[in-house]
This record gives sequence, structure tokens and C-alpha cells, in this order.
Amino acid sequence: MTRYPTIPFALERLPRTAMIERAREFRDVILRRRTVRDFDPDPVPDAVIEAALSAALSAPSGANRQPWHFVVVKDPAVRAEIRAAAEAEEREFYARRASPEWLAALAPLGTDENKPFLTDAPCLIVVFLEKFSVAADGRKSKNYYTSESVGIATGFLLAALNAAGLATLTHTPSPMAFLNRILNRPRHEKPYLILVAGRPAPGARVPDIAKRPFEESVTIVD
Ligand code: IYR
Repeated sequence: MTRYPTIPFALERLPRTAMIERAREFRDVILRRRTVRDFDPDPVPDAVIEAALSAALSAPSGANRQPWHFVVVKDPAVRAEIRAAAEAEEREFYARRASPEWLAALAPLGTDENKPFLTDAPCLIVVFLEKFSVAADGRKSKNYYTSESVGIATGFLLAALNAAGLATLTHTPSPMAFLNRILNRPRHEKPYLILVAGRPAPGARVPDIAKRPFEESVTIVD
């Protein structure tokens, strides 16, 4: 295999104060992100979704294989189908599949098998992970660090949607194979999560929870 040719790369050399300012500006934007479960049905501009997806697609990935596919679902009938299938799985999850320990961990959040946000929110972005890629001629090639790569891309997407003033929810009904069937995606694409996006419903509320203190989560070796 030949190496890629290289191209120059330089970033504007920011003074220290500007660097700190930029870092804090981004922090302040992302600190406004909350996982929301009550959405307004008002549609979101396509251009916002497209720009946020372009940000996601720029994520680093193992060997630059970009092992992901994103399906944007706006069609209310398809969202209704996804909701019905997710709620069927979630009924099983809450009634039988989840361990008592898991249910106890979820109890403070008050989640249950009802997922109205899947039809209330104007936009679902279903993220698929490709353990291997299939070329146009059918040849398969293995992908690397797929969960890390798709996780980073999904993080970019969340950050971009929230920066645009949208609320989001990462939803993972379990199992999610119904998404391949409903969205007509090939078997080698594994559903990773459903990202629900829209404006929060008027009067939406979120749990009063906080992140752990900085010092507890970060160790600096200087
Ligand atoms: N998938 C279920 C359960 C669930 C699990 C975790 I971990 C959460 O942080 C939230 C929910 C559901 O969506 O209800």
C-alpha cells in the first residue's frame, strides 16, 4: 500500500488569553446541554441538522474508516413505527430483562417503557456502527476502534446540535435490531443509539442532578 500524499496544516497561533477565552466559551456552550425528555413538535431547520452532521462526519476514526451511518428520520409515520417497536422492547426491558440493580439505578430518573419523545420530537437521528465496511463490489474490509470512533462522532453531533440551541436525548432501547428492519439498513450496520433532537417543550423540566466535582474526575500529573 502506498502512503497518502501530505498537505500543509497550520492553525492560527492564538495568544494564551485568546486560547483560554475560546476554551471557556465552548465550555459555557456545552454546559448548557441537558438530556431532555419533553420535546416540542416544532420542526427544526434542515440546515441545522446538515451542519451538525457535517461536524460529526469530521470526527477522527480508526484508520479513517469512518465506520458510521446516520439516518435522519423526520417522517411522522416512520417515527411512529420506531416508537411502537422501541416501546415493545422497553416493556420487556422494564418488566423482565433489566436486573433489579439496573432498575434501581434508573429509578431516580423516572424513566419507563413509554417513549413519547420518539413521536413528539421533530427529528430522530439513528446512528449505526459498521464493524466492517462493504464496498460497491461487495468486498468486506474490517474497521477498527469502531465504538470509539462512533462515540466520538456522536459526541461531535450532540455538541453541534446543542450549540445550535436544540435539546437532545441519547436513547438506547435494547435490543435495537428493529431499526435495521424499519430503516432498511444492511445487517452489518449495528444500531448504536437514537439521538432525539428538537426544541424542549414549553415548561420542560430536567432532573436536578450535577456532575461530579472536577478534582474527583481529573488527575493532573505535572
Ligand atoms: N433504555 C432504557 C433504559 C435506560 C437505561 C439507561 I443506563 C439510562 O440512562 C436511561 C434509560 C430506556 O430508554 O428507558
